[in-house]
Amino acid sequence: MKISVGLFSFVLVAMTLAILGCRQSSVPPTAGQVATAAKPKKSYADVIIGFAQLGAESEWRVANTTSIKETADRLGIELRFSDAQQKQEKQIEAVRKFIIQKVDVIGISPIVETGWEPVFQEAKAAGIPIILVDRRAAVAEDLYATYLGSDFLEEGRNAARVMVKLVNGKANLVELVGTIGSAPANDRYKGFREVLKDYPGMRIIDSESGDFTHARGKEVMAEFLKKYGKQITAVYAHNDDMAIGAIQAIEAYGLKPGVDVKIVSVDAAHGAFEAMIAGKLNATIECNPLLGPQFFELALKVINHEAVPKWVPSQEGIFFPDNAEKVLPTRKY
Ligand code: GYE
Repeated sequence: MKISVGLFSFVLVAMTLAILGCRQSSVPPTAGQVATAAKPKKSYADVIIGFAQLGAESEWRVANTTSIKETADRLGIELRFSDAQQKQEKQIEAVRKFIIQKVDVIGISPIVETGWEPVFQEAKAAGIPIILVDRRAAVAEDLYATYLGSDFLEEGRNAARVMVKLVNGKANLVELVGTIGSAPANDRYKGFREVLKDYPGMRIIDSESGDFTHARGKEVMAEFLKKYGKQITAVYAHNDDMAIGAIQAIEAYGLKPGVDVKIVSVDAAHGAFEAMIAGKLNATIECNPLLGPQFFELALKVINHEAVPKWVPSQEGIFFPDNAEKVLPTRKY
């Protein structure tokens, strides 16, 4: 009796388990079950991110680097940072090092647009996504995950629109171009001309690179003044640092910057606000360097295979001397 009851219960339990087993394998899993089965999402604490910065050539760049480093610290991200001192070979070397170190994502501000194909291919082959930050690279779209940065063409157009108004459509302009071959220099050059072509009174009498630095901006402006003297009535500088260098050269030449020579530049960094308050700069077109928070947010999405747009543009404005004093304390760079 005892034995047969035991046997009966054993058979019953076995049958129940078999039915349950059958059921489980034939019923599709619920959403909850799928989520627990899928790989857990990574968080900031789990990732290593490499950032190949191009240099420290301007106030803009220094603010950009600070934003990246401070955001990494705040989020608890392990950041590997490298500064290429404005040399493409060094930037390429940095990317290769990050590949060897097997970082999860590589962020890079490419110094110039061309020459990136081979090293980006190497990153792709290693399964490491590239995020372009601030500057674009001329490569196929499958070689980078996303581009986070400004609309440099529109900045060039805005600089021209502002300049036309300042000089009532009539000027002999000189242009201080950024780093030759860089995305911002290429587009700020193009955008400016797109608008100026409708104003025959706006003549660009010379255009040369000041490499986005204060020192070169000053030197090139001094050369322009030596060549053209008082013929120059306006300066378009691709960044504030070069404009501030030009202001010094104009003063040394004995002219009044902002008055005898109208000046428009790009970035809207602190130095530009100070120059506007002093009446020496007529306008600055904003270009936002505080890209750290958006960069790391995008990086984590890319690591977790979430969809991201191919271009994330920054929101930007234009600033003039009339409210520069009021605005300056609110500026973060
Ligand atoms: O305008 C300039 C810097 O790439 C947008 O680089 C950036 C530019 C910025 O040196 O000041």
